[in-house]
Amino acid sequence: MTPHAPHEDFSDADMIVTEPKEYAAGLGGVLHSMEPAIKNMGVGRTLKLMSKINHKDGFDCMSCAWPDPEHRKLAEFCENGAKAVTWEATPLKIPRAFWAENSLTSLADKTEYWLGMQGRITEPVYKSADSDHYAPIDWESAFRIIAERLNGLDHPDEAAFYTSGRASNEAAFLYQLFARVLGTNNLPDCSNMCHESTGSAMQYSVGIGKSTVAYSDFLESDLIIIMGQNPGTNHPRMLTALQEAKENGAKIVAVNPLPEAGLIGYKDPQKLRGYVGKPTAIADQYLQIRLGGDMALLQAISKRVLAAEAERPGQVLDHDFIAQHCDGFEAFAAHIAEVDDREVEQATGLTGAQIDELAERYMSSDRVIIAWAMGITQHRRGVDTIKEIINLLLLRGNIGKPGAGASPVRGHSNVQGDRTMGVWEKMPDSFLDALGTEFGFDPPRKHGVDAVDGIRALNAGQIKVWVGLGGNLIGAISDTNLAEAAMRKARLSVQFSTKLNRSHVVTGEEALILPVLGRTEVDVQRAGPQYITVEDSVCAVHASHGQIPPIGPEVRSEIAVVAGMAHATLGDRHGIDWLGMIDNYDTIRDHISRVVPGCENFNEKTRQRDGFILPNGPRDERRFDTATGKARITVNELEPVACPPGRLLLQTLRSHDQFNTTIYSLNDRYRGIKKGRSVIFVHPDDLAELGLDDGQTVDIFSEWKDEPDRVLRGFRTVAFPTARGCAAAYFPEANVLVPLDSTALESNTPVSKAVVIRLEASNTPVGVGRPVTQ
Ligand SMILES: Nc1nc2c(c(=O)[nH]1)N[C@H]1C(S)=C(S)[C@@H](COP(=O)(O)OP(=O)(O)OC[C@H]3O[C@@H](n4cnc5c(=O)[nH]c(N)nc54)[C@H](O)[C@@H]3O)O[C@H]1N2
Ligand SMILES: Nc1nc2c(c(=O)[nH]1)N[C@H]1C(S)=C(S)[C@@H](COP(=O)(O)OP(=O)(O)OC[C@H]3O[C@@H](n4cnc5c(=O)[nH]c(N)nc54)[C@H](O)[C@@H]3O)O[C@H]1N2
Ligand SMILES: [Mo]
Repeated sequence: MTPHAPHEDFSDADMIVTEPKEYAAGLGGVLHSMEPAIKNMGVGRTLKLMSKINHKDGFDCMSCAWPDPEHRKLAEFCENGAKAVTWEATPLKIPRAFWAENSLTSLADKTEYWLGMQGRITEPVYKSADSDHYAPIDWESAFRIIAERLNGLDHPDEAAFYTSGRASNEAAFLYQLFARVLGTNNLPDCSNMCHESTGSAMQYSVGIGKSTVAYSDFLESDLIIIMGQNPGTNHPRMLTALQEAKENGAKIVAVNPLPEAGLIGYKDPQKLRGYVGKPTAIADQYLQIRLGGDMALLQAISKRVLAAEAERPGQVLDHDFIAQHCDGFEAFAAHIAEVDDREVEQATGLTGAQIDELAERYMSSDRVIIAWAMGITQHRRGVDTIKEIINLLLLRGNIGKPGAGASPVRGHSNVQGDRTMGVWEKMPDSFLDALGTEFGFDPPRKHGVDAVDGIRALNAGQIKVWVGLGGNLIGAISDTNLAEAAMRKARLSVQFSTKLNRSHVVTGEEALILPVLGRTEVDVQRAGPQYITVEDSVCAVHASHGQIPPIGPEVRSEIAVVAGMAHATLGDRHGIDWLGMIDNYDTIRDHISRVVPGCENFNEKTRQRDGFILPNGPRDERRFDTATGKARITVNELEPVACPPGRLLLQTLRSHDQFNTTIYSLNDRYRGIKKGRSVIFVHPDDLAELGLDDGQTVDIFSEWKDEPDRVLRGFRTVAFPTARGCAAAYFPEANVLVPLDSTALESNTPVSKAVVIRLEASNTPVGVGRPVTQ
């Protein structure tokens, strides 16, 4: 990363492939983060920011939603947090001339990497319907354009308001209020592509779509099973908690098709031993499962638990818990007895002995946590797989006691808070009632569109104005070509952003980019410096205070932009004083106190040193607010992912140097890749069976019923010790391979993991700029 010369685009011709690593972080991790930070921001800015990440009077790290420990360390950040901060807090700005020099047509040829490297956006820009360029525009004119287009719609449902999970609670609350006063529940968000399956499953089974553990539970656990998550890259501070858990006697099991460095070993960079000593081994058992095999694995473990209970009646199950708190046990037991061991072995690629070992570990542990992320949620049967996680936990009362519970580990740093604040296309009536009472209006009740349905509605011409509070929907969602064509049909697209991405260059007829402050920046309003609040993965809510001066005088806070847009569009409809809320965010927090359950006295509670923890029925009192008032043990039919001969299952995942669609560098250190992203990881025996070599250039085809194959050309094969029959490539590049209609049952989350593919030798050179698609 060089701050001075905007980056040239890359070619993967210089790619270097070496052996993957067997442990994460350590001194290497610190150096890897500090070097670009100091180079980009200078020593002073780097030290100021790094000493304030996740501190009481500092700012909340925007890199993930992993919680802060009760006793925060001097340096409470990780390598990838440092990268996120550096990316945002770079002093590099997009110069005014950029907009005249670069047409949208030319920008559409650039990669996400190049776009993000151009620097911070510092003034609002507008593209008119008849121009191929953005040009600077003043804020009032920008708001007027939005207001005219929104007020000119035949129905408010012709607009949609997308949110990415970095928005603060306060900005999110105002944003959903605006959409609902306007008259629509069209509030899709990044969660639709992320933990939606978790929300659907847990809401059904235990009555809340959130983690049932607190941070301290990790330190008190006997067994932590980590399924479908790569904490070494995506939640590095979790490794510190895992190491401490191990010191306290916990065992750790990783369930993952890839041998992920952070799950194998860890050197804590915060400790002297982490600089010089040997890595701590993390996983006591590592199950390299076949993609999509988790539901079969979970059922197979439950079967063993029930069999052991039959042998030792009264000694294995938590009968009191099941009798008092659960329903559905009998039907479940009957169903699980039928689980076919051969089918399980095929679906998981694991041996009976490996599954026996994990089942033994589960039964001999009193306090068990199961943690998971995208390797579980982004599957066609993701929701049912999570219901099976809950089933297994319930059998031995592992919910609502110390050291135990269900722990979905969230992605974006405030994705959970945004939901709590009402960013959801189907908020319950109780929330809408409270919102309507507080602001004196009747909120719309018809459910809105989620991300996938939003793209469908754009494509059908039903949605005409698309507003994005952060994020990069076009880059992040499946079926890139369709999504882009759909967005181009909008009349107006609006992005609130810090930096450029694909969603700024693939736009509606008219487009606006509104530059906003990031978390690192001081936010001064009429009443003085303001703080915002966020909620982490374990429902802890706390304040975040910006530290460095704003990147430019024209950049506004997200709250000010939402309120400005709302004021211009709605005036004083229902007497809501939008502009007044900008002056002092306490006003917004007072409204939140009266509308959002668990947020009473929000101002007071978020001013406490460590904030506060939201109430959680299952965790706090084994209260399950489900349709039956009990935790529901469910029956789920196994339906393994079919993979025809000569095909592989592909997962699309993150490299070590990216944040979703933001590419920090072209390296993936732990997996041994340097200077390139056009790679596909395949087991060496599968390569041999397919008649392919390591290092060969291939085209990746995905096959679908009733439509032509999709293809991504010019990828280098990398022989890699993943599970047999499986492959991996990076998103967002691989999104073209997944049709919009390929979504998880119930949650409608794009199926980004376990895509059936075939590989063919290719003549296309590897990675010349954007991947070539058909
Ligand atoms: N540095 C950094 N941090 C991030 C992000 C980032 O991009 N960069 N993104 C943030 C966001 S929004 C999110 S949601 C999280 C994502 O965090 P993760 O869920 O860790 O992200 P992925 O890279 O998708 O990794 C999926 C993991 O699941 C495994 N996996 C895939 N399929 C299966 C399967 O079928 N079964 C099992 N058992 N395992 C499987 C993969 O091998 C991989 O280890 O991270 C957040 N934090
Ligand atoms: N194939 C495949 N696709 C996936 C996934 C996958 O694993 N595989 N993962 C999915 C997941 S888990 C998620 S969460 C989505 C992510 O979807 P999004 O959340 O929509 O995408 P991001 O790449 O996180 O958004 C990055 C952009 O946010 C803007 N930004 C950064 N900071 C701020 C800020 O403080 N304020 C504002 N207003 N803007 C800011 C910048 O312009 C940056 O370019 O992608 C999904 N897509
Ligand atoms: Mo996510």
